[in-house]
Order: sequence, then structure tokens, then C-alpha cells
Amino acid sequence: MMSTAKRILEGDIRAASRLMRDIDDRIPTAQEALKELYPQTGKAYVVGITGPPGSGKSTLVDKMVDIFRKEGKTVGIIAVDPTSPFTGGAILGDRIRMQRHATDEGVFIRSLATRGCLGGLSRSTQDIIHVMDAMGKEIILVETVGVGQDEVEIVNAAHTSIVVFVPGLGDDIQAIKAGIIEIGDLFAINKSDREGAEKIERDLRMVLEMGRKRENGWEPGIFKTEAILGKGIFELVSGIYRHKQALEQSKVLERKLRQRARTAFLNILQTEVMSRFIEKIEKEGNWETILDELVNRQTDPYSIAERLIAEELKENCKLQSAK
Ligand SMILES: Nc1nc2c(ncn2[C@@H]2O[C@H](COP(=O)(O)OP(=O)(O)OP(=O)(O)O)[C@@H](O)[C@H]2O)c(=O)[nH]1
Ligand SMILES: [Mg+2]
Repeated sequence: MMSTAKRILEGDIRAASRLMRDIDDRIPTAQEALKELYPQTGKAYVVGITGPPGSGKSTLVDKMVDIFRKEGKTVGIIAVDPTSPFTGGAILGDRIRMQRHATDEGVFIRSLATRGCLGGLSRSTQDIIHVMDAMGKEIILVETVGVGQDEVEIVNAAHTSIVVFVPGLGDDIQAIKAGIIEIGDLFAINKSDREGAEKIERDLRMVLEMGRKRENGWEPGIFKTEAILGKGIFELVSGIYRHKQALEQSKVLERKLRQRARTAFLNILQTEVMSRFIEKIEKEGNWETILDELVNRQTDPYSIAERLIAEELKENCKLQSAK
């Protein structure tokens, strides 16, 4: 029987959908397919779009897809919603607003939500990016709400990050966390039909000028857009290409790829190690004992963690020498 990975590489869309569902459900066999796919990935160009709820990210994505499709490029879209415990459900369906592209074979749309698992979201996003990459999608657009730690990590997975602002949402740009300014390679001031767009643009320009210089002198572009009318989208897409070119012509891309590989690897290591220990505690039925000891202050969490790790290492040694 052909492996899931092979089927995906040969263009089997249903196999890809199934694998993405398995990734969501954390089914262990998903990892086998991901291992096999990994060497075939790294070809797609990943663009992150992040910004406050309702700022028009999905509408922007939808209009950008029009342009990429006209150019003959295939597109993957991942809508990440860290605020929702649901996945693939009606809520996300509403938020995606890309039904127009749903019947286009060159476009694959997938939504992702948190399962209350720290660091899990950026790992799942990374895994889904790999699957779409292996499917041959040339451009992958990742939409995320907000600016939490998970989202910053998701943005790190992108080659180009677009940060979306809108007029009228706490207009004082000083209120915007410095972190979000630093992750933006491009800025879209969407809903620029509304009052206050000029002011945001002015303030943003000032903050950018005062801020740290970017590597290789990249100057983040600011684009005023009106996503529902499709205004300013062509310029935004040109901005993506300009950034892509700047990355490729400098050493920044290589450094970025290494940084990304590091983050992704540490992410996997963290979740793997963590789930191994949780499994161990559960298997030995030790949760209640541990919690009793902690709550009653018979011991401290530091010592328990050290003890568990020491035990695990000892067990591994035994296994090794028994071989
Ligand atoms: N006035 C105006 N409204 C816009 C513009 N772009 C999008 N909208 C509207 O803003 C609302 C939210 O748009 P979405 O594209 O769903 O925004 P989003 O950022 O993806 O929203 P979430 O995914 O829910 O965070 C919709 O009603 C859009 O029609 C714009 O340029 N001007
Ligand atoms: Mg959206």
C-alpha cells in the first residue's frame, strides 16, 4: 500500500486533508507521515498576516489570493484562531470569508484552533505548513489574530510578515506593543476609507524611524488598503515580492531559515518531552500523590521535576545497557 506521504506528494488531496485532521487530533501515525514528507518541503513561500480581530485580515488574504491565482501560483491558506477552542467549525468558517476560492483546485484552505495546549498551536501550524508545502502550494498565507507568544512564534515561521492596523482601534500607536512593530516586514493600514488612516500612517512611520534598523537595511513598507474594494492589494503583493527579493539577495534568508529550524525543532522537543513525562505520571497513577505533596508543601515542584528527569534518564541507561 502506498504511504500517506507518497499519496500527498502525488497530489492526493484527500490524503492531505486526512493527515491535517490527524495532526489536529494528535494521532501518533501523523508523525510518521511528517517524517517522510520533511525532506520534500522547504519550497513554499510563507506569508504571515497578523492583526487585531476584525481588522480585515481574511478579506485581505482573499484579495491577495486573486492576484496570486491570476499569476498562476497555487496557494495554501491557514487561518489560526488562538481564541477559539473549536477547529474547522462554523465559527471559523465565518471568519475565513474565502468561500469564493473554496472550489478552486489551486487553493487549499485550512483552519486551526487552540486545544488549550501551550506551544501546541505554533507546532500544529508548522506541521500544516509542511503538508501544504509538500502538496506543492507555492504561496502559503497564514492568518493569525492577536499578538500573544504563540502568534509571535507563528509569525517566525513566515518568510514575510504583514502586520495589519485599522484606524479607530485605540488610535495611539504608542499603545501598540513594540513586539508587534518589530515582527512586521510590511504594514497594511486596512479600512483606510475610515477616518484616522493618515494619522496611523504618520505615527507608524515615526515609530519605525525611531526603532531599530532592520538587517540589511530593509525598510518596512506601509500600505494603505481597502480590502473589501480590493484597493491597495496589488501594491501590498508587490511589497511581498520586493521583500522576498531582498531576503534572497542577502544573507538574511539563510539566517532566518536556520532560526526557524531551531524554533521548530525546540518546539517539537518540548512537546515530545512534555507528553512523555505526562504519560509516565499518568501510567503510574501518580497525579494525585504529586498534587497532594505539592499542596501540602511536603515537597516542591522543582524537586519533583528533577526526580522525574533523573528517573527517566536512569531507565534509559538500563535500556541501553540491556541491549
Ligand atoms: N470599511 C471597511 N471594512 C472592511 C475593509 N476590509 C474588511 N472590512 C470588513 O471588516 C469586517 C471584518 O473583516 P475580516 O476580513 O473578517 O477581518 P479579520 O481580521 O479576518 O477578522 P477575524 O478573523 O475575525 O479576526 C468584515 O465585515 C469586512 O467586510 C475595508 O477596507 N473597509
Ligand atoms: Mg479572519
